[in-house]
Amino acid sequence: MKKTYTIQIEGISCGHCVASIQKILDGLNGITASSVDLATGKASIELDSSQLDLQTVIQSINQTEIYTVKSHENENII
Ligand SMILES: [Cu+2]
Repeated sequence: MKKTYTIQIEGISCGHCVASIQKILDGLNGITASSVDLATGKASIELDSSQLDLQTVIQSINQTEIYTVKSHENENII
């Protein structure tokens, strides 16, 4: 089952940050689509819930100790 989420990330201030977050997301098995927006600090994620859950995504970002996931919203099953 595929699910989509929007997560709010604190600490994104430039294109390098966006690239770092994108790299983390690209490295996770089960992400089927993602994008990171510099202006809002929000990332849109589509994942395969049989391979990955949102908590793992959040932990992977928080592990950087640079970027922190503040909230998530808009869970949709597609
Ligand atoms: Cu930056």
